[in-house]
Parts: sequence; C-alpha cells; structure tokens
Amino acid sequence: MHFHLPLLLCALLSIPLCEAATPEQWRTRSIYQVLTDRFAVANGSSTRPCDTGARQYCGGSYRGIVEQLDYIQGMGFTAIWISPVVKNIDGRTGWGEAFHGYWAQDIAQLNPHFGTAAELAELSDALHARGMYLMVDVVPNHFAHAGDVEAVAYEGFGAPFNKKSAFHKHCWITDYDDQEMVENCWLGDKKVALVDVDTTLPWVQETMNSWVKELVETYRIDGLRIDTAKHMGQQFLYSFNAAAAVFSMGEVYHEDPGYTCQYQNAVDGLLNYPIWYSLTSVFQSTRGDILRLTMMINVMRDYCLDTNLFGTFSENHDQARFPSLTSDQSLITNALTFTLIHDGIPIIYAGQEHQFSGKNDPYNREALWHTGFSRDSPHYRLISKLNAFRAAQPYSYFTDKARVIHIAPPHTFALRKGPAVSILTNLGARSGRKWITLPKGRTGWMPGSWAADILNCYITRVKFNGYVDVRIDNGRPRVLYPLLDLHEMGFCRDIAVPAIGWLEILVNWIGGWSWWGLGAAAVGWKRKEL
Ligand code: ABC
Ligand code: CA
Repeated sequence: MHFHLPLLLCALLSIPLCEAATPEQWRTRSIYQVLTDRFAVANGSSTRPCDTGARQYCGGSYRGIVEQLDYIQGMGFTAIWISPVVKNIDGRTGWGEAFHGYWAQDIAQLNPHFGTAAELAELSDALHARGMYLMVDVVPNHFAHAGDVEAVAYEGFGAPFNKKSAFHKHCWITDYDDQEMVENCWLGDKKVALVDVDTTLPWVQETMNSWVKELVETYRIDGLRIDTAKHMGQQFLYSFNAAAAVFSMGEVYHEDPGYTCQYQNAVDGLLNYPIWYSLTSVFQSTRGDILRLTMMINVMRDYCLDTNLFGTFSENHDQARFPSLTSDQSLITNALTFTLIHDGIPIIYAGQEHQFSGKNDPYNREALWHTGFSRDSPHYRLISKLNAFRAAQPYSYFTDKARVIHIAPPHTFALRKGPAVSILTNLGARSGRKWITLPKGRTGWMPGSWAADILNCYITRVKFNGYVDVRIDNGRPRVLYPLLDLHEMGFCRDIAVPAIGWLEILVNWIGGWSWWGLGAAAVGWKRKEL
C-alpha cells in the first residue's frame, strides 16, 4: 500500500502524489484524450504503419505514452484520459479488433496489448511526478461478444460475470426515447454484441463498486470517464462513483440538456454533449446561426447543476474530426478556442493539435506518432498558450460561470468568464476586417484601461463611456484580458501600456473625483435648501 496523505492536506497543498482527486481539484485541470493504441509506440517509432480502416491494434502502449509526456505537457495539459484498461475479447470481429478497449472480456485482467500492470503503474507514477492526473475510461455497462447473440459464451467472461444471470436478456436498443430500453437492452449489433450487464442486481453493484475501488487504488487513478452512462440506472452510477471516490465524468451522448444534465445528480461530471452539438453546428459553416450556441450556453448555465464540472470538447473518437467538416482555418480555430475558454474542464482529443481530419469511426482514430510528435503547428502553439493562460487564473475563474455579454447576430458573440472576454465568430477566414463594439460596462473593465488579446497581444482601450471597440481580423477569435493583469501573469510583456492610457486613467481618476465632488456639493446644497 502506498502512503495516504489526509485528503484535506492534499487538497490544501494540492500535492500531486495524493490520489482520490476531488471534483474541486479537477476544475482547474485540462485533459488530453488519447486512445492508448493510437498515441505512441514504445521506443519512439514515428513510421510504424497504422491503417485506421483496418480497425486493428497498431501498437500504441503505456510505455509509449510515458516516453511522450513532454509532448503532452508541452501543450499545458495537466491530465490525460486513456482507453479502458481491462482485457478485451481477442481476435478479429466484423468490426475489427478491440484496439479501442471497449469490448470487455475479463475486467479482473488488463489488456496485454497496451502493456503490463507494472507499465500502467509506471505511467501513473510518471504523470504524478509531473503533477499530472490520470483519468481511465471504465465500461461497467457491458461485456462484448463477437457473432450471433444466441451463442454468447457467458462462461467465457471473467468471474463472477461468467454466467448468463449477470446480464439482461437480449433485446436490441431500437428506440433511444425509451429509457427502459436504453438501460436494459443491448448496444452493438450482430457483428459485435455488447452484452448488457444487469446493473440493477445488488451483487453486480457490489462487485463493480469493489472492482473500481481496487482499480483506482492499485494504479492511483485520479479520475474516471464512465462509458455509456445513460445506459445504466442513475442509482447504479451514483453508488459506483461514490465507491470509486474519485472525480468521474459520465458519457451521456445526447443533445438535450434537459436529458443530459439530470445525470449530474448521479455523477460528478459529464461530457458536455449539448454544447458540442451547438458549437459543431455553429462553427462548421459561415451560415451557422450563432444564437444556437449562445442559447445553449444560457440554458445550461441556468438549468444544469454545475457546467464547470463538465468536460468541454469539440472532438472525440466517436465523432467526425472537426476539420473534416470545414477547412476554413478561422472556423476551426474558433471551435478549438471556444473549447479551451468556455466553462468546464477542456478535453482535447489527440490529433486536434495537428488538425487531423478523419471522418467518422474508424477514420477519426489516426495514429498520432505519424506526426513525429512535432510541436511546430499553429494549433499546438494555440493550445499551449490557452492552457498556460487558464493555468494562470485564480481559483475563482473556475467557479465563475461564463455569460454571453453581447451578440452581433448572426456571426459573432462575446463571452465573459472572470476578467476575460472572448469574442467568437463564424465570419470565416475570408471576412476581412470587421469591428464589434462591446456595450457600456459589460466587460467589467475600468474606463480608460487597456485590454489585450492573449493570442497575439492586439490591444484595445476601454473608452470613457465604457464601450470597447474590438477589431476582428478575418474571423479570428479574440481572448481579451486586462493588459496590466496579463503583464503580471507574464503575457504580452512587450506591449507597454500606451502613455495615453496612463494620462486617461489619471484624467478619469480626477474626473471621477470631480464628479464625486460636484455630486457631494449638490447633495450638500440640496440638504441646506431643505
Ligand atoms: C462499432 C463500429 C462502428 C459501428 C458500431 C455499431 O460498432 O466501429 O463503426 O457503427 C466502441 C467502439 C466503436 C464500436 C462500438 C460498438 O464500441 O469505439 O468503434 O462501434 O462495437 C461509447 C464510446 C464508444 C464505444 C462504446 C461502446 C460506447 O464512446 O467509443 O464504441 O463501449 C451509443 C452510446 C454511446 C456509445 C456509442 C458508440 O453508442 O449511447 O455511449 N459511445 C444515437 C444515440 C447514442 C448512441 C448512438 C450510436 O446513436 O443517441 O446514444 O451512442 O449508437 C446523431 C444523433 C444521436 C445519435 C447519432 C447516431 O446521430 O443526434 O442521438 O446517437 O445525429
Ligand atoms: Ca445497460
């Protein structure tokens, strides 16, 4: 057993060695999602072939990830999410091999393709040595069977799931509006059936709870991504999350916040699919209506328990890569920037930093090593800067809920979170020079002060009347922040506050007092008169 520091001490000192990371500790984190099989091969190969269409193991491993942690940390990520670690069904199926890790055969064993127990522990230790967290994908909902559902070899599953009574009777999920069916019937199809665990049985709950607790403790796991969360009862999820005693983020693949957000009663956090639908729709085309995203931001802010514990993403391994939907660099940059500056824990799916453009599964599971782990790409730099900016914020930034402070339909809106004001737009890369004026006082910035865009240190001044004119160049996003505060954080230091600024602040200061003075005199005079 390893050393347990009291959780409070851990939280106060946020010692990376502590495990059982709480939701509060996860708020400030930024997650890099990797498919273990597709990120890095041990001994740094960058040429090993990997044909995504073949749907087979390509050789990525825990050891490979350990060797490339500099590449991940270079983008400022403070956590990684890896594939499910358990032993999967072997061999080729109608949907290829289990390279993604979602087809359990025995949860008491590890998937040997990804590495040994010692190598998984080594990955955990290497992350903690860097102050980073390990999030593991877990799949308590089902096991997998290749072939005819009448021939499921239940006894082939790892004990104690080696019996038919541990599973729901077979029925396919055919109606996603029938919640009973969604929870009690099977996912998958005739090629690969996802044999649905009966998570309503008390012994199953106890077994899964002790299994996940043991897994977390053995490998000092800091967080979980819970697969197919909407396919299990909320009572199971609640108990499972409590047993794991680490921050858990449920995958509820659904557009409606009314459906999705209720799961936060059972699980600490959720993947933010409602926002994903809106941002994908709005930023994939200059014809998108920005109101679809601003509405969703407002609805989730007011309706959902805590969007700052959601995982905010623009890509994942189940959806077409964003650059497969549009090649407009400004649109792509807005989607990526929004992911990193909105509420929630940002999740960047490996390959976004190189604008991978694979379409749907399996073409969106490209081998990252083919890039040679190059850091010389615009989006590697953008992600690094936005993660560094995020890491420099006070804790209050991570509990503040972003609000839309201005909309210029149909293309542009301004989002305020803490002292930051971001301007997102689907004007597109050929839209030339546009101006947007942020209305009086909505930024929270001092009249006369300066704000800078952390992406390129463009500066603008808050006018006396509280309005701020911002230039938008060819549809690029802006992440604006008070210039003096940025200087303190180490950003845009080569941009001095223009002399006019100080003068105006002085004039404004005096002006403020004189208004004050006039006001006081007036009141004084009034009182005398009375
Ligand atoms: C394999 C093949 C696929 C093939 C599929 C039937 O079988 O690779 O090409 O289409 C893993 C692998 C997949 C594999 C599956 C099944 O297993 O990664 O490659 O697909 O063998 C999680 C994981 C996912 C993983 C699994 C299984 C679950 O993220 O990577 O898949 O452990 C449902 C679940 C969701 C699950 C997803 C794959 O299936 O809810 O948790 N993801 C509707 C429903 C969704 C449903 C989806 C697909 O259908 O609302 O809940 O997801 O069945 C949109 C609508 C959506 C609609 C989609 C299809 O269209 O707005 O509502 O989603 O427009
Ligand atoms: Ca189920």
